[in-house]
Amino acid sequence: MHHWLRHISLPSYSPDTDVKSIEKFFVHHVEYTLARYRGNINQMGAYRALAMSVRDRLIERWKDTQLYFKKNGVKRVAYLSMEYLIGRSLQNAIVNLGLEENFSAAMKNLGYVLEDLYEQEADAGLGYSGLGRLAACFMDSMATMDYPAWGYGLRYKYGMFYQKIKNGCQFEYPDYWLENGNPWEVERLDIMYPIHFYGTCKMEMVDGKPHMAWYPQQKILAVAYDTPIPGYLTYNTLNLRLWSAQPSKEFDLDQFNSGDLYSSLGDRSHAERITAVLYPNDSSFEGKELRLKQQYFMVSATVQDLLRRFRESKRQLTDFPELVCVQMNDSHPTLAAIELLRILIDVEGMSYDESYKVICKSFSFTNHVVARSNLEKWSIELMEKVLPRHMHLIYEINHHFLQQVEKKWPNDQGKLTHMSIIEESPERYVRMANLAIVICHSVNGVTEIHSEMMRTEVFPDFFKLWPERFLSITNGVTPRRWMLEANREMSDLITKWLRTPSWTLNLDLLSDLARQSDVGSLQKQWSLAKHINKERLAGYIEKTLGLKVSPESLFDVQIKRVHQYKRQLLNIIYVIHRYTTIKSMTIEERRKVTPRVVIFAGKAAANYAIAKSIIQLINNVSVVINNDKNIGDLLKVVFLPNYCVSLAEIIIPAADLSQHISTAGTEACGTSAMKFAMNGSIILGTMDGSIVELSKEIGETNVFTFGTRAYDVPSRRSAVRNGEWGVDSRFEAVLSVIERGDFGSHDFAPLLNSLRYGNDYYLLSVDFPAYVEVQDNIDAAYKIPNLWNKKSILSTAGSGKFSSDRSIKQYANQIWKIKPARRSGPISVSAER
Ligand code: CR6
Repeated sequence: MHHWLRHISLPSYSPDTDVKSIEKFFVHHVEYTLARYRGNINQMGAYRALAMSVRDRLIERWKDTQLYFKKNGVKRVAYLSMEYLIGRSLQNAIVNLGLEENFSAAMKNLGYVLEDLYEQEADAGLGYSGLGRLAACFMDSMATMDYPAWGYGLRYKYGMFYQKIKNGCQFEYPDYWLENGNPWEVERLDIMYPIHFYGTCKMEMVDGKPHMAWYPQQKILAVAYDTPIPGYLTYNTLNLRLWSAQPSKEFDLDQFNSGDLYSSLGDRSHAERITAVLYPNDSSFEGKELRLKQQYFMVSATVQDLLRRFRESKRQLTDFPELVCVQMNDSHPTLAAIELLRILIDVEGMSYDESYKVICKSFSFTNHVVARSNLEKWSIELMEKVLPRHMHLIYEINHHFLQQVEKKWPNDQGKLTHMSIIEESPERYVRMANLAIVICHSVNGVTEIHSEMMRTEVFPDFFKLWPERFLSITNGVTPRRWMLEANREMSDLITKWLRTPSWTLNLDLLSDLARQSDVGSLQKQWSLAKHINKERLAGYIEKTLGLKVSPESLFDVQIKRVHQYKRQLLNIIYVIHRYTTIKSMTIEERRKVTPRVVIFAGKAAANYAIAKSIIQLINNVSVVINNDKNIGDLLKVVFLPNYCVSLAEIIIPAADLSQHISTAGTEACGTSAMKFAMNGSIILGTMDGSIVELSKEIGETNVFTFGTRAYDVPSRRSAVRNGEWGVDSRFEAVLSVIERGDFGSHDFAPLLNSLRYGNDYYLLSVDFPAYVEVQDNIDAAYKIPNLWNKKSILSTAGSGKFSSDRSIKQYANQIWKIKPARRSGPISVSAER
């Protein structure tokens, strides 16, 4: 840097965050960034000008934080994830800065309503499900707790598809979330790495030693886009670095020299395709070359970036694990370790053994899969074609690994076949999770029950070989977004009754609400807050679907990806049963019915036919029931289209009851239950994933659980398969009314067949009677307001454990071995906390 630059002060620069300064920043961006006159700015323009003003505040903090980490030479974690389901950022940034009041006042002075501007923002939906949302919650917690961390991922141009429902059917549309620009990102044209694909490998002699050389055929550039991640009431601001693909000039020039300008332009857009679109992680993208290229693109750019920063320390590469640890969110980024191994051996000339030690010490792996059949694998044929050198290295790792297995269990062919990184038959695959376990020093599950299943069912042999590698860290969610921002009504109440706002940073404090859960005035205020949230949701339902629902009814919610194992089908079958039961009642009997609004939302993977017909059935049922004058407000069914983070923020605070009813032993965690509990929704669930721990914390008598326990699932499954399980007549009756066409002429036969003839793998028919019974108990409990309110308060009181701050602290202490590094800020910032 030219030293005189240090002395130049910026004309518009002011770190002040008082109302007057905020107004000035805003007007500055209207005039200079948007190039508009002040009087000529619409809501979207105002949102953008506001977002830029907030971004400026973040950038100061972000640069200072990075410099602070660098100066102090702290060990950092790199969090690698193919998905970040961020949602909106404006409110989050303002709240984390502790400036919502000032921003609100400034906007009001200028004639805007801050909340309306929040609504202008498009969701960043760069993820499909819980795994992606988890990564976003973890970024918030890492920033809030001052951990030195970076997030790495991909900047998809199209996020999770936009879902529309027409005649009950799901249609997918591209989600071009960048349409109005993305004020949060900073394009870093100075941070760019070449990524290579394809080609051949040759054994060559270098200094008299054999050396494998890779001659790749394609080169694409990875450009960094950085998004500042503000911590809550701390000056620390982290970086989320997302890579975007760009064609390489060199490569174009070669093509151009061959005389074909237009095919060279074709290749340009081909290169950009790598980061064009997000693949849903649970549909089968097996064999999709583009997805493999995406994964490698992300990890290769990241590893090069980590090495570049490490080199600044001037330390030896064998010290890499002392300054860097890499956490892989599922097995998708596993090639990062192979890429580092390749660079250390092929480029840096380190020995295999030394290089291998480096990667084992730095890398750790979180598994999010339960069923073995869902573990990620890649065809060897494809790997050899796209990444030939990496495939060699995987063979070499496997060779050394199988020698260890052989030593532990001599002559045990079964063990070798099971544990091998390579699956040999029927076709040849690389088993990514096996690879990840072999090369990482730690592997963790995401709830206690999931981790236990990993040890006993998914990877039992690996557990016997390396018991010390297996850990359990229960997922968590950030209370800032999911309580403070999404549910202002309740958050204010909690602060009032706990007499401190610091529960947002120490969620265990919520437990003190339990002591007060019987207090009449708290209960009254609590249910009033819930009511306000229900009115807001009712307004949204009316606006989107033109349907009126009564906030007096019990709001019963199931929102998540639509999947057979999550059993939305069980829910809708019960709804039909409830409907036919009400219809057969006398007027007198109907008076005793608890009116319910059953609310669904969720997307199905585009190629998952059965899940799509579940959506169809829910919608068809809603048309029949909602138009039945005879039923009125006793029962309404709502399917809200295009489930996404910002929709969840409206629905969750308004839920009286939320359903988490996966077949026991199929859901690794299910983080939404934590958000619901925090927001005082009562849990209706099976003893699976997060519900096991939630019910322990909240108290078994305060949640409604039912159904087959995980340990009984195998025997009941075989009973069903062999036709030995007697099916409940009410269940069968529902299937026949669907079959009869009461809910439309759509062909539901495949759906019905998935429940009959011994096919009911997810045990809907088995759990149905218990489900009906627990629903009756829920109706009865809802009729006694102080009982219900108490359960609701206790749900919140018991959810302290499920803050992602707690999860991250465990990762930091048990796996990463890193400490907080807090950059102190101006006094106003530190004092707020
Ligand atoms: N689909 C699990 O299925 C868990 C999240 C986050 C999932 C879900 O139970 O809550 O991860 N798994 O741990 C994968 O994405 C592979 C998910 O979101």
